[in-house]
Amino acid sequence: MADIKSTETAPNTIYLKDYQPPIYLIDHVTLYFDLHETQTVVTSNLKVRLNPDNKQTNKALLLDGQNLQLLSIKIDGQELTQFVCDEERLTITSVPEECEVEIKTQINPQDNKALEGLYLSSSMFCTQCEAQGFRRITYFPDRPDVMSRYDVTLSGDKKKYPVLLANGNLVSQGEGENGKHWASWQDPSLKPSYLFAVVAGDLFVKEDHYITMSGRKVLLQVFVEHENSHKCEHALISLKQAMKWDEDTYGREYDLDIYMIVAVNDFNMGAMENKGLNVFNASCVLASPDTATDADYYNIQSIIAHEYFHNWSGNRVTCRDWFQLSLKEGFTVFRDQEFSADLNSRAVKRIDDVNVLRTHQFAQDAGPMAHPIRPDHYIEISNFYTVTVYNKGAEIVRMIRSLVGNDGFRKGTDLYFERHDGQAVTTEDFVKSIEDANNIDLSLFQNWYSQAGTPELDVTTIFNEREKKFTVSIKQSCPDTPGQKNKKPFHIPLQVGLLDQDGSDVLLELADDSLTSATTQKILQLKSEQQDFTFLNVISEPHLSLNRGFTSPVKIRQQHSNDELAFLFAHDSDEFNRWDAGQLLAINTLLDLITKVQNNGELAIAENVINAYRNTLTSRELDKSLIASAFTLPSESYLADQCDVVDTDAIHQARKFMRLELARSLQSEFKTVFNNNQSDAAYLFEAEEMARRSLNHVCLSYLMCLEQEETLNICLDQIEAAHNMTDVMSALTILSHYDNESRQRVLDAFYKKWKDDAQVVEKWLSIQAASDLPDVLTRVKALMKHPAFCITNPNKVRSLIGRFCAVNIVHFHAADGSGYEFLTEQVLALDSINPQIAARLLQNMSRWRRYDNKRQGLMKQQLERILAKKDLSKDVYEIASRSLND
Ligand code: B3K
Ligand code: ZN
Repeated sequence: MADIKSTETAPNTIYLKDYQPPIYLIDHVTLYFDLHETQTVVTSNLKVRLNPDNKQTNKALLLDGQNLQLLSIKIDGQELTQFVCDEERLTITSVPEECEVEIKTQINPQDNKALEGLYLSSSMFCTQCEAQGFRRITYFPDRPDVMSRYDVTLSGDKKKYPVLLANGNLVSQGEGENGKHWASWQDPSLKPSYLFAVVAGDLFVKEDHYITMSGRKVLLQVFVEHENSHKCEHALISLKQAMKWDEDTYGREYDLDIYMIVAVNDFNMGAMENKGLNVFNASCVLASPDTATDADYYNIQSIIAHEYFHNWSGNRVTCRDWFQLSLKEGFTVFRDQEFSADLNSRAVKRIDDVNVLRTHQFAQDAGPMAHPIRPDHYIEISNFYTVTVYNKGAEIVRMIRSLVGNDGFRKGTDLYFERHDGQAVTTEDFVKSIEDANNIDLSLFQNWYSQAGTPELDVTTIFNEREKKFTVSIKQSCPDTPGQKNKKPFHIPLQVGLLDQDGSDVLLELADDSLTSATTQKILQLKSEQQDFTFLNVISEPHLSLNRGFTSPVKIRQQHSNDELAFLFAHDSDEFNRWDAGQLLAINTLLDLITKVQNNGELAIAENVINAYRNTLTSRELDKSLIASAFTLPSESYLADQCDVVDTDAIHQARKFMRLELARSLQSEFKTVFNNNQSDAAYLFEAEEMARRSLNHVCLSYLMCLEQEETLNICLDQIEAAHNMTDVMSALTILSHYDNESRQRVLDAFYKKWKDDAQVVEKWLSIQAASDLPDVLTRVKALMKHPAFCITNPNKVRSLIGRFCAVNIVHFHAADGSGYEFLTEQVLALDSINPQIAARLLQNMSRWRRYDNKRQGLMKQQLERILAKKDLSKDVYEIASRSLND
């Protein structure tokens, strides 16, 4: 048993069941910021009113506050002396039912390295208030069910901070004394404190406009540092695409006259949807062909859209409490996924999203941090901005849409937005709107919100030739997760198709479903532990294509021969399932190779597997991007999840062998495809071009396994001559795994060329962190001393340390424990700087029980070392203690 803190010193756990409505509401907030790097004074004026919905008898005004220096409090103009103030809260008893409270606090933005509340990034002021950052600015009931109108005035040095921004509309501005100026902003919308934002800095602005569906003109502004003035175009295009898509798809129009996006260098995550004033990690805004890759362009497009979509799903209809986070995040991720699918290749988007889900979310579901998409307890809410709440949350919304169909879903969301506009609501409210609009009962479906874990389906089939019946039997189960045993069945929609012996789709006739017309696809609804589905009039034994498009986030166990998989890989009309059959074929092959590596057996790959890949590579009908996806073998982390005891070395060797064998056998095909796909055309962010580039990357990376000089020269030429960052990065990444004399020279030259571009430097760090060289950890440590690295900048930490621990699993899990010790040192150092980032890093060690005894012991020791640290943050405490206690 680990040295877990005693209950008196362990941080509090917050439970969903304890939710109480706020005692006081704040209708109106007036804020005055006297901006100063180390001594910003915030004067806050609150119009306070007793909440009729709170039935508690003890009516105290509870104001959250953290790291604040309290200067004064007045109630209705009178100085207050009777109050209790501790590290977390200011409590005022005997408050009139309605009154005005004025509070003055002082804060130090420059020392704020946790990057929550008001802080300095480079030389600009910015804020991050979700989830609980507003309490680091002033005392306030910092919870999403307190929604207020805000008037904000910023005053600061005019030279250093010529641009002063806040949510809403600029209403007045003017000159002050001592070189200062000021600006007043008014936000007409009701909002929770987590959507509050201010920015002050010396910024370039790129403007555009958008005419909404009702004909209103909205000013669009992207604010960046002056040297990035040429990198805003893509963000603005993406924003306009998102605005149009939300009007067309959901009938949602933007409500304010101005929409601002600000790019900052120091940011804990991707971006933040503050009302009318989004703050973005610079890496999720800035793009130019010579500095950003296809993946960057794609990512920027989807994040810009995601934050924009929050204006309805999150801002106008917000969360009652933080347990409801998936209400806005799951729904908004679903919305951004569909936006990207509509604008780019739908199949590739689905493959990418399912890869994220299977690799990261399924792993979370199977580990100590497993939680339902609506968690029921937490210590630190920042730890729950997870792939479960976001990505599994999106899958839950997707299943709802599958159950009610596109039109039914639109009716449901229309009702939801109309019914709850301006309210703070729960996930039940969302489901209720869909039910009411469609007149259906989704009560069993609610288990997806409250139960953690990935359901597992055991599938068997029987073909009765005489009766021409094909029966699919499905049994569902779900493993126990921490605190949850014996799960109830889930309501699982599964899109299904049958293929005949030629690979063509069969018309489906489902027993008990005689009313609906025959189609080639149907949605089966699994509602109990065991169910049979029988198809009638099936002439010959068909091939089953189940869970098409990954309708439900489940694991399917079904006996498949390699020939069966190869058949589906070649013929399935559902592009996702076609790709998935290829992945299953690869997994079967790799699992077999892993066992052989462990037993010193002879490694070989069956001819039918090679042939299946050859047919894919030379296919004339398949989209290039799908061919590229098919050749991207399951990642080492995903393979690790398929093993009972993870053996990172065997996984690494097996995967390398399979790539080498494919390269050897398909050498000439790879060369032909590569040569046929070369192009000199100028960079275009466009589906076909991206597909071409990604297929070329795949070909080159396989060819490089053969370590031929010819391929090395192609890589070097590509780095030298390519006029877009996608092709440069593609070749540089490939090269980074090989220890030849050009490697360091090329990396040095790259750095020299790009050292002033933060985003490119981040790429340079991450390439090196993921490299396959044996002494990679020594190199990572050396890079931490390089001027390019900075421990207080989350992007640099993620690119170097995060990437090493999460992606380079063979080196992170080195048998001597050096990777674990390294991670621990970084977590301990970061815990005092930026606990959110520290906690995120630590998650790389949370599934320690999956490894061999020696590694388990080494990781456990490091987790205990972390828990023993004095004044450990709640963030890191929660991850370390849950990891040890599970
Ligand atoms: N809502 C923010 C995430 C805030 C994370 C706070 N720790 C970005 C997003 O999901 O849109
Ligand atoms: Zn979001």
